Amino acid sequence: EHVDRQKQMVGEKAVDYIENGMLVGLGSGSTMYYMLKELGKRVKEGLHIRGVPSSIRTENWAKEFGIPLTDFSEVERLDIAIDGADEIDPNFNLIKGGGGSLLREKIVDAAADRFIVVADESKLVNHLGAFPLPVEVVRFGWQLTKKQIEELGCSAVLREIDDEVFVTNNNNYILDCRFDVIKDSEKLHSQLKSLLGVVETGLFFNMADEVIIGRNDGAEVLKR
Ligand code: DER
Repeated sequence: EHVDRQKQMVGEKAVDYIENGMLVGLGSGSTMYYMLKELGKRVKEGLHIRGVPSSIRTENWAKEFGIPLTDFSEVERLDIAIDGADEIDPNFNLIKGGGGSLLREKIVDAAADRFIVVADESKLVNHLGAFPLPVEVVRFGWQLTKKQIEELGCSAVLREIDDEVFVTNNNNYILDCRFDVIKDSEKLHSQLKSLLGVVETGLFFNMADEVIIGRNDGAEVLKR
Protein backbone atom coordinates (compact mmCIF):
# COMPACT_ATOMS: atom_id res chain seq x y z
CA GLU A 1 0.00 0.00 0.00
CA HIS A 2 1.70 3.25 -1.24
CA VAL A 3 0.45 5.39 1.63
CA ASP A 4 1.82 3.14 4.35
CA ARG A 5 5.17 2.95 2.55
CA GLN A 6 5.26 6.75 2.33
CA LYS A 7 4.37 7.07 6.04
CA GLN A 8 7.10 4.62 6.96
CA MET A 9 9.72 6.46 4.87
CA VAL A 10 8.97 9.88 6.36
CA GLY A 11 8.58 8.53 9.88
CA GLU A 12 12.01 6.93 9.71
CA LYS A 13 13.59 9.94 7.95
CA ALA A 14 12.44 12.26 10.73
CA VAL A 15 14.51 10.36 13.29
CA ASP A 16 17.67 11.65 11.55
CA TYR A 17 16.83 15.11 12.96
CA ILE A 18 17.04 13.86 16.54
CA GLU A 19 20.46 14.37 18.15
CA ASN A 20 21.95 13.01 21.37
CA GLY A 21 20.71 14.77 24.50
CA MET A 22 17.61 16.26 22.85
CA LEU A 23 14.19 16.70 24.42
CA VAL A 24 11.71 15.54 21.79
CA GLY A 25 7.99 16.23 21.34
CA LEU A 26 6.36 13.00 20.20
CA GLY A 27 3.33 13.55 17.94
CA SER A 28 0.35 11.27 17.35
CA GLY A 29 -1.10 9.24 14.51
CA SER A 30 -0.16 6.31 12.29
CA THR A 31 2.80 8.07 10.62
CA MET A 32 4.26 8.70 14.06
CA TYR A 33 4.05 4.96 14.78
CA TYR A 34 6.83 4.40 12.23
CA MET A 35 8.86 7.28 13.66
CA LEU A 36 8.56 5.93 17.23
CA LYS A 37 9.52 2.42 16.13
CA GLU A 38 12.69 3.75 14.42
CA LEU A 39 13.47 6.04 17.36
CA GLY A 40 13.24 3.04 19.69
CA LYS A 41 15.90 1.28 17.60
CA ARG A 42 18.22 4.30 17.83
CA VAL A 43 17.71 4.43 21.62
CA LYS A 44 18.68 0.76 21.86
CA GLU A 45 21.82 1.64 19.85
CA GLY A 46 22.74 4.26 22.45
CA LEU A 47 20.88 7.48 21.50
CA HIS A 48 20.17 9.43 24.70
CA ILE A 49 16.91 11.40 24.42
CA ARG A 50 13.76 12.00 26.43
CA GLY A 51 10.34 12.34 24.83
CA VAL A 52 7.11 14.12 25.80
CA PRO A 53 4.16 12.22 24.29
CA SER A 54 1.16 14.11 22.82
CA SER A 55 -1.41 11.37 23.51
CA ILE A 56 -1.91 8.28 25.64
CA ARG A 57 -1.66 6.20 22.45
CA THR A 58 1.77 7.72 21.69
CA GLU A 59 2.83 7.24 25.32
CA ASN A 60 1.97 3.54 25.07
CA TRP A 61 3.85 3.14 21.78
CA ALA A 62 6.88 4.96 23.24
CA LYS A 63 6.90 2.62 26.24
CA GLU A 64 6.56 -0.39 23.93
CA PHE A 65 9.63 0.80 21.99
CA GLY A 66 11.70 1.66 25.09
CA ILE A 67 11.80 5.43 24.53
CA PRO A 68 12.53 7.29 27.81
CA LEU A 69 9.74 9.74 28.64
CA THR A 70 9.43 12.94 30.64
CA ASP A 71 6.74 15.63 31.02
CA PHE A 72 6.25 19.34 31.56
CA SER A 73 6.72 19.01 35.32
CA GLU A 74 10.40 18.34 34.50
CA VAL A 75 11.01 20.26 31.24
CA GLU A 76 9.62 23.52 29.86
CA ARG A 77 11.14 23.68 26.36
CA LEU A 78 11.70 20.98 23.76
CA ASP A 79 14.48 20.98 21.18
CA ILE A 80 12.30 19.45 18.47
CA ALA A 81 8.78 18.14 17.95
CA ILE A 82 7.77 15.70 15.21
CA ASP A 83 4.10 15.20 14.36
CA GLY A 84 1.70 14.22 11.61
CA ALA A 85 -1.02 16.29 9.93
CA ASP A 86 -4.31 15.87 8.11
CA GLU A 87 -3.83 18.81 5.70
CA ILE A 88 -0.77 20.96 4.89
CA ASP A 89 -1.15 24.17 2.85
CA PRO A 90 1.65 25.95 0.91
CA ASN A 91 2.42 28.14 3.96
CA PHE A 92 2.71 25.05 6.18
CA ASN A 93 -0.52 25.92 7.98
CA LEU A 94 -2.03 22.65 9.12
CA ILE A 95 -5.26 20.97 9.96
CA LYS A 96 -4.64 18.39 12.68
CA GLY A 97 -6.84 16.40 15.01
CA GLY A 98 -7.96 13.53 12.80
CA GLY A 99 -6.85 11.25 15.63
CA GLY A 100 -8.44 13.38 18.35
CA SER A 101 -5.17 14.46 20.03
CA LEU A 102 -5.02 18.06 18.80
CA LEU A 103 -4.94 19.76 22.24
CA ARG A 104 -1.94 17.91 23.64
CA GLU A 105 -0.32 17.93 20.17
CA LYS A 106 -0.56 21.71 19.94
CA ILE A 107 0.84 22.14 23.47
CA VAL A 108 3.77 19.81 22.69
CA ASP A 109 4.41 21.19 19.19
CA ALA A 110 4.28 24.80 20.47
CA ALA A 111 6.80 24.01 23.24
CA ALA A 112 9.47 22.98 20.68
CA ASP A 113 12.15 25.23 19.17
CA ARG A 114 11.69 23.33 15.91
CA PHE A 115 8.49 21.63 14.69
CA ILE A 116 8.76 19.12 11.86
CA VAL A 117 5.70 17.60 10.16
CA VAL A 118 5.79 14.10 8.67
CA ALA A 119 3.13 13.16 6.14
CA ASP A 120 2.29 11.16 3.04
CA GLU A 121 1.81 13.31 -0.06
CA SER A 122 -2.01 13.09 0.10
CA LYS A 123 -1.91 15.65 2.94
CA LEU A 124 -0.62 18.48 0.68
CA VAL A 125 -3.46 20.87 -0.28
CA ASN A 126 -3.74 24.33 -1.84
CA HIS A 127 -6.34 25.46 0.68
CA LEU A 128 -7.26 24.03 4.10
CA GLY A 129 -10.82 22.92 4.65
CA ALA A 130 -11.67 19.83 2.64
CA PHE A 131 -10.79 17.86 5.78
CA PRO A 132 -13.39 18.67 8.46
CA LEU A 133 -11.77 20.91 11.08
CA PRO A 134 -11.61 19.17 14.48
CA VAL A 135 -12.53 21.49 17.38
CA GLU A 136 -12.17 20.33 21.00
CA VAL A 137 -15.06 21.54 23.20
CA VAL A 138 -16.03 21.02 26.84
CA ARG A 139 -18.76 18.45 27.32
CA PHE A 140 -21.08 20.70 29.32
CA GLY A 141 -23.42 22.58 26.96
CA TRP A 142 -21.62 21.27 23.84
CA GLN A 143 -24.92 21.68 21.93
CA LEU A 144 -24.79 25.45 22.55
CA THR A 145 -21.12 25.59 21.55
CA LYS A 146 -21.96 23.64 18.37
CA LYS A 147 -24.63 26.19 17.47
CA GLN A 148 -22.21 29.12 17.92
CA ILE A 149 -19.58 27.36 15.79
CA GLU A 150 -22.10 26.69 12.99
CA GLU A 151 -22.93 30.39 12.89
CA LEU A 152 -19.36 30.88 11.60
CA GLY A 153 -20.44 29.04 8.43
CA CYS A 154 -20.00 25.32 8.85
CA SER A 155 -21.86 22.18 9.78
CA ALA A 156 -20.48 20.65 12.99
CA VAL A 157 -20.81 16.96 13.87
CA LEU A 158 -20.10 15.45 17.30
CA ARG A 159 -17.40 12.81 16.74
CA GLU A 160 -18.44 9.26 17.46
CA ILE A 161 -16.39 6.08 17.15
CA ASP A 162 -18.39 2.84 16.78
CA ASP A 163 -21.61 4.63 17.80
CA GLU A 164 -19.93 5.84 21.03
CA VAL A 165 -19.29 9.55 21.55
CA PHE A 166 -15.52 10.06 21.32
CA VAL A 167 -13.94 11.44 24.53
CA THR A 168 -10.46 12.98 24.29
CA ASN A 169 -7.52 12.26 26.63
CA ASN A 170 -8.57 15.52 28.33
CA ASN A 171 -12.15 14.34 28.90
CA ASN A 172 -13.60 16.70 26.27
CA TYR A 173 -15.58 16.21 23.05
CA ILE A 174 -14.55 16.82 19.43
CA LEU A 175 -16.78 18.54 16.86
CA ASP A 176 -15.76 17.93 13.24
CA CYS A 177 -16.59 21.17 11.41
CA ARG A 178 -17.10 21.18 7.66
CA PHE A 179 -16.07 24.63 6.34
CA ASP A 180 -15.17 23.26 2.84
CA VAL A 181 -12.67 26.07 2.10
CA ILE A 182 -10.87 27.96 4.88
CA LYS A 183 -9.48 31.20 3.40
CA ASP A 184 -8.01 32.84 6.50
CA SER A 185 -6.99 30.15 8.99
CA GLU A 186 -5.65 32.64 11.55
CA LYS A 187 -8.93 34.60 11.56
CA LEU A 188 -11.07 31.48 11.81
CA HIS A 189 -8.89 30.10 14.60
CA SER A 190 -9.25 33.25 16.71
CA GLN A 191 -13.01 33.45 16.01
CA LEU A 192 -13.39 29.85 17.20
CA LYS A 193 -11.15 30.30 20.24
CA SER A 194 -13.23 33.27 21.41
CA LEU A 195 -16.40 31.15 21.60
CA LEU A 196 -17.60 30.03 25.04
CA GLY A 197 -17.01 26.27 25.40
CA VAL A 198 -14.28 25.94 22.77
CA VAL A 199 -11.03 24.54 24.19
CA GLU A 200 -8.78 24.38 21.08
CA THR A 201 -8.94 24.03 17.28
CA GLY A 202 -7.11 21.77 14.85
CA LEU A 203 -5.78 24.82 12.96
CA PHE A 204 -1.99 24.92 13.50
CA PHE A 205 -1.24 28.35 12.06
CA ASN A 206 2.37 29.47 11.51
CA MET A 207 3.84 26.64 13.62
CA ALA A 208 5.53 24.09 11.34
CA ASP A 209 9.16 24.79 10.37
CA GLU A 210 9.75 21.93 7.98
CA VAL A 211 7.62 19.28 6.29
CA ILE A 212 8.90 15.84 5.27
CA ILE A 213 6.67 14.47 2.53
CA GLY A 214 6.53 10.83 1.49
CA ARG A 215 6.66 10.30 -2.28
CA ASN A 216 6.61 6.97 -4.06
CA ASP A 217 10.32 7.39 -4.79
CA GLY A 218 11.42 8.63 -1.36
CA ALA A 219 11.08 11.29 1.35
CA GLU A 220 11.20 14.96 0.27
CA VAL A 221 12.03 17.76 2.74
CA LEU A 222 10.06 20.96 2.09
CA LYS A 223 11.12 24.28 3.65
CA ARG A 224 8.72 27.17 4.00
O1 DER B 1 -4.63 13.60 14.66
C1 DER B 1 -3.56 14.11 14.28
O2 DER B 1 -3.32 15.33 14.37
C2 DER B 1 -2.57 13.22 13.58
O3 DER B 1 -1.28 13.76 13.64
C3 DER B 1 -3.05 13.11 12.16
O4 DER B 1 -3.24 14.39 11.70
C4 DER B 1 -2.08 12.39 11.25
O5 DER B 1 -2.49 11.10 11.25
P1 DER B 1 -1.85 10.00 10.28
O6 DER B 1 -0.34 10.12 10.46
O7 DER B 1 -2.40 8.73 10.85
O8 DER B 1 -2.29 10.30 8.89
